[in-house]
This record gives sequence, structure tokens and C-alpha cells, in this order.
Amino acid sequence: MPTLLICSATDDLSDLHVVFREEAARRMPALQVRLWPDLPDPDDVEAVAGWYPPAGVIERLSNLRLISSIAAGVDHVLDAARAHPDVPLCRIVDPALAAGMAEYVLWAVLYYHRALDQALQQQVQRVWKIPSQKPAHQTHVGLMGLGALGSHLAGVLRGQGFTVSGWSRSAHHIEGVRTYAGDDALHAFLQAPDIVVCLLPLTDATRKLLGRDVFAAMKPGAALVHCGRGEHLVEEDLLMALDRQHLRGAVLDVFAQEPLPASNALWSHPRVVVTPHMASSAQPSVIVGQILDNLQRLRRGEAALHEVDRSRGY
Ligand code: NDP
Ligand code: OXD
Repeated sequence: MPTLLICSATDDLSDLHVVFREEAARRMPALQVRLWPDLPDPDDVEAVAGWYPPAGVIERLSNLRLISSIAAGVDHVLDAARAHPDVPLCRIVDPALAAGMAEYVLWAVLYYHRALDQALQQQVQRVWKIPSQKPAHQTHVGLMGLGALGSHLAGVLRGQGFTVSGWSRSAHHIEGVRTYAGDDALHAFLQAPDIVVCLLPLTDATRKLLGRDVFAAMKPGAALVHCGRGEHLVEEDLLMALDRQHLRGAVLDVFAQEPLPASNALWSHPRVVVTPHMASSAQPSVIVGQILDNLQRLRRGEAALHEVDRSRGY
């Protein structure tokens, strides 16, 4: 029986499984939906939907038509997908996910722009002192990544009056936003922003990018908001840049090890805000809808939507 397999080595996807089963029963009644490790016959699997899939599971499926991440990023599934070079590898692209990310980043930008970091530090010491305030256009936000999330965010921040610039791999034109492209432009991009926001995908080119060189190129007193992937960040280099007072602070949503271990120094750093990979995610109904749509498209011989370019890694 044609099967869609859901799998994760890290997260409990039972709730998503329920939504998948209900929606498949309505739209594709002949499709059974299984949650790993409940899989009687791997040869039946036509589509796999994963989040950090368990080692070796996707590799051994021999009749796949579709591999999909259940999220925006595909870094966690890219290696396993190499076993099936001709099978489309897709991801979730959703305006509501982009809107959620824009809310999170806007909050983080306001946290620094309105000097709430300073007010909270003063509260610990019972100090009453009004931090200096400035209009939005005097705060410059630099976006690393101008894709589905970064380009939407650029518009939201512009709408709030902030000065916005952005850096991407290829050239982009966004009204009112100064854009930079490619490795050679990175240092020029980093010089002006008061707040640098990372919304890059994790690839060989971006792993450990948020390290000593990038922090040194950032303006003294700038802050980092990191929502990409934990492996972008060299934690020791960030701690050094903070402790040398070169950087003002960091809001971090993603970590190389999640959950962030209790012993990690980031938890207790006075100028670091830790959030548990909560910046944004698509609703289960959207994830399920896009994956079933893609399976139906592929069955009809049409191209899948939101397919990843494997050679770029995102
Ligand atoms: P997209 O693929 O749409 O956009 C990626 C952007 O990064 C593009 O602008 C791309 O450039 C740029 N980029 C990629 N590689 C490089 C490079 N080497 N140098 C410069 N720019 C580069 O991704 P999304 O916007 O949908 O998502 C981005 C990431 O956000 C995800 O991969 C995921 O890791 C993270 N994320 C985190 C969430 C959270 O809750 N914390 C939630 C959702 C996503 P170009 O436009 O030229 O191709
Ligand atoms: C994603 C994420 O990639 O949640 O969508 O990090």
C-alpha cells in the first residue's frame, strides 16, 4: 500500500502524524501514513517527511517519489537525501511562517533599539536611569539572508521606519534596502548595522560563519540576533566578542546542541537572551497540505513546489 513516512530522531511527531492521517484520509484515502519506527514494508514508501531523520532510514527507502523537510530548512535531511539524487527534495515555504519570523525579529530589534537590554540590567541593580532613545531610522538592521524569510522581514522593518540592509549569495533588489551580494561584500555589509540578524540556511559555505572575523567586522556596540542554525555560530567567539565589550549583546534562538545543555555558558551570560528554537514554524495543517500537494503533483507528472537546489544546499 502506498505509504508516506514521517520520521525524526529528535522530536516527537505524533501530533503531526494525526494531522497527516486525517488529511490523507480525506484527500488520498489509498495513502497510509506511518510514523517511524512503525514501518512494515520500506518498499511501500512513496514519500518521506522528516526533521533530523534517524540515521539510515531515508537511505534504505528504494521507491521514493518525494523527500520533504517538515520545516523551512533542509540541512538536517540533505545528507540522507544524497542516497536518492533524482528524487525531489522539498521544504516548507509559508507566508505565515515568514510573518511569525518577522514578529520574533521585530521584538528582538525593539529590545535593542528601545534599550530594554539596558533597562533590564539596571533593574537587577535597582538603578533608575532613562536610557537614551532615538528614532527608528537611526537604528540600522542588517539581514544576513534575503530569502523567503529575510526578504519579508526587510519589508516589515522598513515599514517600522528602520534603516535596513541585506546580504545574500546572489544580487537582490529590494525597495529602500541597500543590498550586498557574495563573500567579497560581507565585510562591507557588516560595517554599518547596529543589529545583525542571521537568517541564512546551514550549508558548507555558512557553517561557523558567525565567528571571530564576522564579529570583528561588526560595528563596535552592535548586537546579534541569530535565527538561522546553531552550527552557524562559533559560541566561544561570540562569548569573547561579548566579554571584550565589542558586541553589545545577542538574542539566540538556535544552537548547535538543542536542547541547549544546562551547563552551557550562554544560559547565564548577562547579555545573551536564549530562546528555545521558537522564532517561527508553520502550522501542522500547512506542512501537511504542502507535502500532500507535492505528492499529488508528482503523481500527475508535474514539478514539485519549493524544491531545493541540492548543489547550493538550500
Ligand atoms: P531561503 O532559502 O529562502 O533563503 C536563504 C537566503 O540565504 C537567500 O537569500 C540566500 O541567498 C542566502 N544565502 C544562502 N547561502 C548564502 C551564502 N553562502 N552567502 C550569502 N547568502 C547566502 O531560506 P528561508 O528564508 O526560508 O530560511 C532561512 C533559514 O532560516 C532556514 O534555512 C532555517 O535554517 C532558518 N529558520 C529558522 C527558524 C527558527 O525558528 N529559528 C524557522 C524557519 C527557518 P540567495 O537569495 O542569493 O539565494
Ligand atoms: C525551520 C526551523 O527550518 O524551524 O523551519 O528551524
